Amino acid sequence: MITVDAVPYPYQFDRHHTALMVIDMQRDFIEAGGFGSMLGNDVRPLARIVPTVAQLLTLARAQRMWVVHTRESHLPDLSDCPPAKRRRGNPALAIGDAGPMGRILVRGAPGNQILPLLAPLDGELVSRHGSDVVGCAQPSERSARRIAQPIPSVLASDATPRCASMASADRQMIGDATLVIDKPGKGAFHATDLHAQLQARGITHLLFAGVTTEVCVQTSMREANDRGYESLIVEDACASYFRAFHLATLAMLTAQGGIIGWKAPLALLQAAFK
Ligand code: TIU
Repeated sequence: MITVDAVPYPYQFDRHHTALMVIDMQRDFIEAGGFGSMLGNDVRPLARIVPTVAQLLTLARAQRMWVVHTRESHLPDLSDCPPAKRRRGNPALAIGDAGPMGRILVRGAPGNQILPLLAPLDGELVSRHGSDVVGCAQPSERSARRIAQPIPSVLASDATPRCASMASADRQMIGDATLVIDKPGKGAFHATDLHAQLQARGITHLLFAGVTTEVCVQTSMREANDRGYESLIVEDACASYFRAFHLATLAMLTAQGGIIGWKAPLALLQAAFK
C-alpha cells in the first residue's frame, strides 16, 4: 500500500488497482497555433506542465500502473457532438470546422493527437477501438500477454498509431498497458466504456493529470467519484488557461473533507514510492 501525504489527508492506494488518467493532452489544446490558442487562450500554462506529466508517466510505467490517455474528439460526421456543444465557443471556429491542425476535435486530425512526448510508447497500446489488436508494430512481451487475455473491447487510438520509438531498456519499464479513450464529452466516462474497462482490470483508484483542470479533468474526476473511485488530482500535472480557475478547482475538489477526492503535487507522489 502506498501512502501519499495529500490534501485533505493521506491518500492510500495499491498500485495494482490504480490507473493514471491523462486527460486530453492533445495538440489542439496545448500547442501554439492550435484550437485553444485560436480561441484566444494563452496556451503557455498548459505547455508548462508537459515535463511534469512526462515524469508522472515515467513513474506510472515504472510502477506498472495502468495508464489511460483520453482525447476530446468526435466522429467525422459529428453524430456524437450535440448541436448545443457545437454552438458554444467561437462561431467562426466550431468543432468539426477546418482548423490550423485539421478539423477541430475530430478523430484522426493532427490536432487531435496526443503530444508526441506523452504519447503511448511502442508496445504499450494493446488494442484499437473495438477489439482489433495492437496499434504498434512490436508489442512488448508484457503487452503481448495482455492481448492474450479476454479483455472486452479495449478502447484505444485512432487508425494511425503514434508510437514513439524507445530504447530496449525502457521497454522493461513499461507498465501493463495503455488505453486511449476517445471521448465526445468533457467527462471521460460519458459515452465511453471507460468504467467497464477499469472494472475489468480491478481498478479502484485513479490519479488525474491533464487539461484543463476545471473542464475535462474536473468533470472526469467528479464522474469517477460518482462511480465509486478514490481519486487524487496531481496538482502540478494539470493546468488551465485561467490560473484562478485551476486553483479554485483544486480547492473545491478537496474541500469538505475531500468531497470529490485528494490533491498532491508530483513530488509527494514520487516520495511515497521511496
Ligand atoms: N479538455 C478540455 O478541458 N476541453 C476544453 O474544452 N477545455 C477548455 O478549457 N476549453
